Amino acid sequence: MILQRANKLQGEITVPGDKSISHRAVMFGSLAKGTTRVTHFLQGADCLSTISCFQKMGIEIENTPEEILIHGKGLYGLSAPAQVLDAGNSGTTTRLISGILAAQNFNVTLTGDASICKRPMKRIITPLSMMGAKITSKNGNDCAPLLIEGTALNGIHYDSPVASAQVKSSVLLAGLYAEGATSVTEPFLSRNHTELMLSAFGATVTSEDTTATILPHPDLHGLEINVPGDISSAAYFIAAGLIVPNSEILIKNVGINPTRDGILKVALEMGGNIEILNKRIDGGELTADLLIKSSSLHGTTIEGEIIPTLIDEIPVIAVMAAYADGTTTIKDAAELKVKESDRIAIVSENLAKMGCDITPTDDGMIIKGGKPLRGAALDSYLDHRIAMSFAVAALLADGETDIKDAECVNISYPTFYRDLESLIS
Ligand code: SPQ
Repeated sequence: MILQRANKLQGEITVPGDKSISHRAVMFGSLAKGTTRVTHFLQGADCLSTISCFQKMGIEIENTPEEILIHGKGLYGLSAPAQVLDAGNSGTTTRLISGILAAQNFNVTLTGDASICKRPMKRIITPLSMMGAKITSKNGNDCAPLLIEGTALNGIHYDSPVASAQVKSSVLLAGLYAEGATSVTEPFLSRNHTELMLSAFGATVTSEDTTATILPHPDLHGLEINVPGDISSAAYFIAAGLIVPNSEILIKNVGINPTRDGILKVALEMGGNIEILNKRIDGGELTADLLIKSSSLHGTTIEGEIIPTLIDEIPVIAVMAAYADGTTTIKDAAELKVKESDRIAIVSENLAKMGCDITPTDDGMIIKGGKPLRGAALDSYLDHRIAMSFAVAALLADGETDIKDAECVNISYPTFYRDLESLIS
């Protein structure tokens, strides 16, 4: 995919539904009794992997362009799949579904693509095993493929060493089936869509500071869910609108849950002109329209408890920082190394190829911004967030930028390039 410099971006856009919320709607809808109707569902490859896993376990799911209908069979309604379950490229599918599978009365092999088979699963195997789960990494490397032998579980309190919504959600989902209450404490609060949505489905979930607790054996009932636009997808247009001169973009219907809105705080802190309009609660999630205008940005420091609220946006924040005056330092983000790619190494490699002064560190990066960047031949390493971040970097670079395997945006944003093109004038 070849991308060129843009003179300005202008117009209105609606980004696809939130990936985290779309996954959870399918999973929890499958475990509820009755039909769950989901609108503005993300039709990305990751969420389609989740649908396919539950279909293989006997759940009827109708997927039309307007809505998803999940005909759930209740907490105990899943049946043994005839084949291996394939989570594709999706860490969310792999880790959340493991918590559910650990408690079934059947055995399953769960696998995924080459990237998934390198991502760490010990982080869920450890707490689920404390609950009594029987999970074996088939290659003995604490990664997928996993053999999960369903069994009875007991509730635990787990002090998670990482702020991870996937770890928290995996343990809470196992807790639906456990004997006694299950709780998870994290070092910083990660995204709380599981807690919010499971409560709406009828589970008893409480949250205090960074601890979430769930009680077992609820009657979950079908729901209507309208998925807000994904702030992680909106992030590319936030960054693009701020860095490309003479731009004005209205991004409609974006989820701004406080556990996800770190990019807004950082962009404002960097001097970004962002208006948050029409704030409302939609389906239990805080939602708003975002008006973005070109701004002259300056560097900042990003560290500590804000990191989990913007972890997936760090690649595009690094691009903003490259075009901002002064130094941006990102710390406490070692988690970036275990995403779809090593996002510290790849962001650093690609920005350096474009002429940026960037130093990768063990838990982040230091970017000395403000120098003009040049187009370059870049590798996405099949990571959707790398491809989209560097499509944004290309908009202000001299010359052409060529992104390898650019179609990997299908994971979370199949219409990304078309939507970007529609704003270029
Ligand atoms: O699902 P996957 O592959 O892990 O996707 C990513 C992404 O960039 O889209 C991470 F690579 O998002 C995660 C996110 O980083 C989605 C997620 C969730 O829905 O619970 C939580 C975050 O991961 P974690 O490990 O911090 O909980």
